[in-house]
Amino acid sequence: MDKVGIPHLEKIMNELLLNALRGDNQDRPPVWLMRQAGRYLPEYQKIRSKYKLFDMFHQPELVTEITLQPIKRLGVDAAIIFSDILIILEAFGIEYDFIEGKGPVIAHSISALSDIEKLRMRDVKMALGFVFQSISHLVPHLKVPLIGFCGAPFTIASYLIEGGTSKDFKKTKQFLYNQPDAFRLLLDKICEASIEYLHLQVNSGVAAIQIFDSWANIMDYPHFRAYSLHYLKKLIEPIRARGVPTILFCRGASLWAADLAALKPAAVSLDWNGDMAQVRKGIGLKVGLQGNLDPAVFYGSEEFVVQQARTLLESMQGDPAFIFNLGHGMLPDAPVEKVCRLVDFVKSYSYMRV
Ligand code: 1CP
Repeated sequence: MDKVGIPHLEKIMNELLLNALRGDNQDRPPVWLMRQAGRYLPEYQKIRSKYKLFDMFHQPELVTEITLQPIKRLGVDAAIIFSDILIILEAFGIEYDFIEGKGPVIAHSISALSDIEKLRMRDVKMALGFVFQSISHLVPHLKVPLIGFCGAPFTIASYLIEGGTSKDFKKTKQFLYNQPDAFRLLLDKICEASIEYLHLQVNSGVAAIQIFDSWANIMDYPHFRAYSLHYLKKLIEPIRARGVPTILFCRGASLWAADLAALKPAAVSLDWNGDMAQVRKGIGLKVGLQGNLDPAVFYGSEEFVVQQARTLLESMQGDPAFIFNLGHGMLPDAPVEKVCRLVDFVKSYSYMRV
C-alpha cells in the first residue's frame, strides 16, 4: 500500500467537500459516490473473493485498502470508511452476518418489548474499537476528507425487527402501529449508542459524518416526523455542536427536503426523484445539497452518463453548496470505465464553465 505523506503532519489538501459543506465552495463541485467502495471495482472483488464480508469490516488493514481503492481508481474528492450501518449492533452484543445473495441476517430478531428491555449498551469504544482503529489507520493515507457514518435509528430498528432486509417491512409496521412505546424505546437505545459511536468516529479523525436513513420512506408523513426526523435531530445536534458537518441521506429526501433542511445538517442528500435545482429554490441556500444522479445511469452509454451529469451540473451552476453524487448507492454491476468517465467529467467541469 502506498504511504502518502507523514502520518498526522499532512494537511488535507483537497477541501472541496468541506468548503461545499460550509456553503462557500467557489470551485467546481466536489464529487464522491455513495457505496464507492464495492463490487463494481475489480480490485474490491479480488479481496472479497478471499474473505468473508463480516471479517473484512473488522480488519483495519483491509478497511484501509478498500477505502482507498475508489480514491486511487476514480480520484473522488472524499473517502467514506468501508464499514456498514449494521456494525452498531455490536454495541449491544447482537450477532449478525452478511450472507451471499441474501444480505444482512440478524440471529435473534426483536419481536417484543422484553427483547428491547434486555438490550444493554456496551462500552462502545471497546465493542467497536476496530472501526476507530481503521479510521486512525486511514487518515494519514488521505489527502481528501474521510466521511464517517452510521445508520439512522429507524433504519437500524427495521433491520432488527425484520431480522434482515425486507420487501414490505410488514413486521416493522406491525410493531410500530401496535407497540409505539416499545418502538420508541428501541429507537432511544439505538440513538444513544449511535451518538456515542459518532463522537468516537470524530475523535478518531473523520472530517464529516453521513447518516443513512435508507428505509425512512416506508412511513407516511406523520410517522416519518415522529420516528425518523425526531431521531435524526437528536443525532445531528451533538455533532454540529463540535463543528463537524453532517450529511443526511434519507430515502424520500426529495419529498421531505424542507423538513430535513430544517434540522440544519450541513447537507441533505437527495434521491433521484426530485429536481435538485427546484429543491434548492424551495429551501434556499441554508444547507448543502448532495446527489442526485440515478445510480442506474451506468446502464446507459458513456455519452448518456456524461449528458446526465452535464444536465445536473448546469442546473446547479455556481451553487456554492452542491456536492455531486448519486441519488443512492453504486450498483454492483456498474461498468467501472463509465464510473471513471463520470468522475473525470465532473472534475473537468470548472474548466468548461469558464
Ligand atoms: O463505499 C462505501 O460506501 C462502502 C461502505 C458502506 C456503506 C456506507 C457499506 C459496505 N455499507 C454501507 C451502508 C449501508 N449498509 C446502508 C445504507 C446505504 C444504502 O441505503 O445503501 C444499508 C441499508 C446497508 C445494509 C446492507 N449491507 C445491505 C443492504 C441490504 C438491503 O436491505 O437491501 C447490504 C447488501 C450490505 C452489505 C454491504 N455493505 C457494504 C458493502 C460494499 C456491502 C455489499 C458487499 C458485498 O457483497 O461484497
